[in-house]
Amino acid sequence: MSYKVLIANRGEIALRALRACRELGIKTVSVYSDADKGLKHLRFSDETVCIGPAQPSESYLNTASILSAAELTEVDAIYPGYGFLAENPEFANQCNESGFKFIGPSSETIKKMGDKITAKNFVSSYGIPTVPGYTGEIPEDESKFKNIVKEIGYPIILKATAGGGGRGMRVVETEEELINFTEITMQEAQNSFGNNKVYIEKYIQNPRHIEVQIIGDGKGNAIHLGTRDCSTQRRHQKIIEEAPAINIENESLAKILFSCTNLCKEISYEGVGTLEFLYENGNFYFIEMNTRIQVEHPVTEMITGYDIVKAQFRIALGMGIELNQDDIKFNGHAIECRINAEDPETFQPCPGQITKMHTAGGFGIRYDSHIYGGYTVPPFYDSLLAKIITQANTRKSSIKRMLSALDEFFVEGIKTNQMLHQKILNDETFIKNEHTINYLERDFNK
Ligand code: MV4
Repeated sequence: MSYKVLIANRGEIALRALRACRELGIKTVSVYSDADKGLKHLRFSDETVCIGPAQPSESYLNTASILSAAELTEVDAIYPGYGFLAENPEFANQCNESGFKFIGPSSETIKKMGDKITAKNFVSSYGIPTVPGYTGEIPEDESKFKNIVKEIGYPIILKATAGGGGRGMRVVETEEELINFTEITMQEAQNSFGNNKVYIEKYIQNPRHIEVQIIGDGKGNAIHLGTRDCSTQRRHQKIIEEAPAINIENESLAKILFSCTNLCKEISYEGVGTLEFLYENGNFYFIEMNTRIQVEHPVTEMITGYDIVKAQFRIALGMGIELNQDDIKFNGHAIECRINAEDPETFQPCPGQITKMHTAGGFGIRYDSHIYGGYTVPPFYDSLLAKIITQANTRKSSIKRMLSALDEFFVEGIKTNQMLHQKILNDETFIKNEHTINYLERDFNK
């Protein structure tokens, strides 16, 4: 049996997927844009196909171009990675209709989770706790509307159902702002997503961002791989992620893990997925489900020893998830630092040529990156250069190991956020694990 996969992505995740394929004996086709001829994974790929100009809309988002590359090379399946077409239900459907297995959940499941009102009502029906609020139609009658919101209690947050990842949201502090802010949010949602539907939630003021990693085989079997804490973020860009989330109330944790796994079994979820929660005062509140592999998957791999990307391919091949829940053992604590090509002062992306560099290494240190000395970071895509991941017995020792790794690591020729990581990892609030999603933007450095 020979299986061939087209990797419809670039950068570190394309390399991550290619490595998993090589271990599994899967043949690879890598696609690339005009700006990406220098990508490292192309050198290790069985075949490569140029799919168009640098602009993502002309290449990595160009479904016609990707599907014709798939036809040309006669692949069995298409691997989407994260970003680009990973959560596009039409693309998943087109792949399957054209005879290429889309590696991920069904088009229907992707679509359901893409509409945030539908997703919220759906997971809620499986006993997963959500943020108190209102997902019905907003009444024409202003006083009726004001009464609904008064019941929930200010402050509230308006969210576009077609938004997600922080897009299309607005906090409303008082009744005086309600009507105007709702109109603006609906208009913006219409302009950005072609859908003006919005819903209302109680605004959770100072939560942590906790997520649950799940895997299903598409046949009713599913397991969870525990939690991650992604609270260290700035403008909805995660900077540091950790596994497991610590200082979580035991009883609510057990309930959440059970109900997430149960949901995946009940819907015969296929592939990997993440349920995102806000966590405050011992309570979990579901916010979104991601139906793709995530950037931060390595921290979970490091504490479980379970290869999540390999699992994606194995599930697509009908080989199942191999292990039962009881086989998953959680070992110590892992941290991931995202090294971005960006100006440390302005946070603006900073593409250009890497003249010289050295990676970090050693016991308990993992380095996932596509960059190399002489590589030019193109300006067209996201600025993620490398992920440094450390694992150790405790959170404190994992932080120390990361500080040592960051000392070793260097990139010359372009600016990076390496220093920011060093500052955060030495910060008292971070070290005590007392930070929330607002910490970096509001209180850090002050
Ligand atoms: C919220 C919230 C507070 N209350 N919902 C932002 C991204 C999207 N996934 C949901 N988001 C939020 N929803 C309620 N009811 C605060 C955020 C939020 C956030 C969530 C997770 C990680 C970082 C964040 C940064 C700002 C706001």
